[in-house]
Amino acid sequence: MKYHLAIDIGASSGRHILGHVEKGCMMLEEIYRFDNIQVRKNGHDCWNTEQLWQSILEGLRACKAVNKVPETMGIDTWAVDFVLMGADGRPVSDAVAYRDKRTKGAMEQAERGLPFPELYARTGIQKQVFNTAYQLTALQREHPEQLAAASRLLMIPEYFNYLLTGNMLNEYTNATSTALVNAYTRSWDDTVIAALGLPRRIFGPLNLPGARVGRFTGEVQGAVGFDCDVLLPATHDTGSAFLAVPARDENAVYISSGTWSLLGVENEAPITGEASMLANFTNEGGYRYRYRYLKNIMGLWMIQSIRRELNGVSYVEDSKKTAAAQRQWSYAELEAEARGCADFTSRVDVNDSSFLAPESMTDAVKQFCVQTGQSVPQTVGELMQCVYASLAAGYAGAVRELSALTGKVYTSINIVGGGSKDGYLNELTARTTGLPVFAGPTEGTALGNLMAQFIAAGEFDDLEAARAAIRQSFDIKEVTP
Ligand code: LFR
Repeated sequence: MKYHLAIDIGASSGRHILGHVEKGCMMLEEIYRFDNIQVRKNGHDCWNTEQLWQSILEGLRACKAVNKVPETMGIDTWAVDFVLMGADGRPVSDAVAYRDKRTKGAMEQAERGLPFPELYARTGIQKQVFNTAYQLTALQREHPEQLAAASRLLMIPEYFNYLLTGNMLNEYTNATSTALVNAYTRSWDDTVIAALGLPRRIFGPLNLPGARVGRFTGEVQGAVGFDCDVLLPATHDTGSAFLAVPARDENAVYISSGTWSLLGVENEAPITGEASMLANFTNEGGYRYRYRYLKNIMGLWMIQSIRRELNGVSYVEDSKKTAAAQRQWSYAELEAEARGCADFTSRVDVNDSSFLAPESMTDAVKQFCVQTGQSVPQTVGELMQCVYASLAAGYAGAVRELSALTGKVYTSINIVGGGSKDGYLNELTARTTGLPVFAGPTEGTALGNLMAQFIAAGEFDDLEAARAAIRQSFDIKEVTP
């Protein structure tokens, strides 16, 4: 049996998923799962890269322990975040997390170098305060010495690939999330980089998914007990997730549902006109140079945050220690509470910036209701119903915008990723959009990561063949409006 391994790391947890192909079906097995908890470092919320690295190694050892050593492996993570590397091959910056407050004011500062309409017309990337372009602008203000000392910028998956193999490779799909890649030439945009005053030397050549990074270093081989080819999948998790969508036809809208809900379609050419800019749709680079034309919707982050608050835990270690609450809420219980308050009518705009990284999500939702003159949720059920229904309303609004921008009528919605397990959200989505929802596979990002490896290994001829195998390999639930 030939195994391939996806290491898929999201904002709250990571997993090692082994995959193989048997009689044309894709089979997945979760080998290892770990938490991703941020740390407070030098005044910022940072990814705990050391902890993540140890977890990556631990999961590789777990493959060896069950005697299922992969022939190839690939890493995908969230996008936009990076580590700057010095000439000696060591990091010269922390891996600051994208919700950290360092980007406050950075958009305005970047705007002085390059007005947003020009940036959008060139890159097609939505305006988000956390884009790498703005994080680098913020870094330049706070730590110019780090940029001066940097010889390379590695996105998070690329940093771990470097630790695994000793090779530094930049990958195209994740690079586009920086807002520094030209949507038409599909390479780093020197004009944008110069206008923002960034050093061109830190951006290496772009490699496409399927490319080989290298084999494990001797040290890694010693630590995990085997050697393996490291490949590039679409290293941006959403790029991987979109590969794994079993759309029934051309008129399907895709949602990758996790910490974020990424709602959109795949196009052959970027759309960078004014209407698209004003609606803040993005054109992220995808597998085979398709463009993911989508909108970021706040997603399960709101539900995850409320649950953490109720349970007295934080997503950043050692921030204000809240006492763990006596009662621990499960997602299923929160969903049931929401269903019990189905007639609660207050709604929030889920894309309001107050929900990006609030001190308390519960307070932020209540505050929004106060400011908009709506009844303020008083119980857990009312709070959850407000968030659930608001997310579904956000989806419906985005589908309408998408239709207007592409001139197409959409007739179904495919939801992949962990969030596709949320039955209530699926029901509300079907009802609010009036479209049938096809939910699954739940392992969207890891599956897409594996599909790029399966294709590279010749298990499938091309993406069409791999996509065609999804329906027979996984259980897809249909939810009618
Ligand atoms: C989803 C995701 C989104 C990106 C956000 C920040 O995990 O990768 O696509 O906009 O995280 O990187």
